[in-house]
Amino acid sequence: MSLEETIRETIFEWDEDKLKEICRSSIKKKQQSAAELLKIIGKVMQFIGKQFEDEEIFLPDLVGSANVVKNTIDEVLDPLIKESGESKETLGKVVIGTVEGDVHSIGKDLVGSFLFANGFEVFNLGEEVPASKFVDKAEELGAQVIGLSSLLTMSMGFQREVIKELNNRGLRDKYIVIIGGSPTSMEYAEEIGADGWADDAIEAVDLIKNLLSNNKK
Ligand code: B12
Repeated sequence: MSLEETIRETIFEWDEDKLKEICRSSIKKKQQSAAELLKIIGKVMQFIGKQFEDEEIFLPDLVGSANVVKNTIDEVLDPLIKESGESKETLGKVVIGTVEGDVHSIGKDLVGSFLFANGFEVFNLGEEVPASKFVDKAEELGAQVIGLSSLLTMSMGFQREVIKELNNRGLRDKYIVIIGGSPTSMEYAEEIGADGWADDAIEAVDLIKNLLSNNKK
């Protein structure tokens, strides 16, 4: 069985202890880096999401799997990335969160973890974050980038609200604003006046690096 298959089975079985152990031991044995494990876990969650959409599994299955993944990222992978010194240089400060009205955390957490693993300082504001909080935090921390996640058609309008809030405070030019999440698109990013959009966590890293190196802000 490949590592990805073992991880998939473990997430399906909601075996949080086993998933944590797999992650700890593969990093310890230097078989995989924390960033590589995050990539595999992201793929598995996308697969599980597809199964849910195809009605092959049900809501409780999904919530169970999502919780196992969230706890493993929070309690094992993020701390191990920090400990192992995978991230040494600081390329910039990113404030990231899921917008108001939306509880989906996994995609945003993966983006945050990938950014961290690639040398950014990441401040994860959590879920259901009001527009004013994104702006307050970015100001308080001296961030360069604000990342907005939305998984719901119902909540994507709140990404626009954050940009409005920046405009209202005369701060729009100070920040690079990027958006993501399945109902969003490059066209939507342009429509609401964001600086960029990425389809997944890996693209998000390149996107921010490019935007920063173009010295847009
Ligand atoms: C897991 C899940 C849940 C879990 C969330 C648990 C958690 N802690 O996150 C639970 C069960 C709680 C949940 C609840 C609901 N959900 Co839900 N959920 C999903 C599911 C199956 C997977 C989402 C996920 O984690 N994907 C895996 C991650 C890795 O992928 P991702 O989120 O897309 O993120 C990647 C990219 O989008 C991108 N990205 C994400 N954020 C950002 C941010 C930035 C800045 C950038 C650059 C990139 C980026 O990079 C990520 C990593 O590669 C999706 C279906 C799907 N296939 O997406 C439905 C889905 C998103 N949910 C849906 C719905 C409707 C709901 C509910 C309203 C259901 C209900 N009736 O109660 C509630 C929402 C309540 C609320 N107020 O938010 C719909 C949304 C439809 C729509 N377009 O509006 C979907 C699409 C399912 C469906 N087909 O109906 N859900």
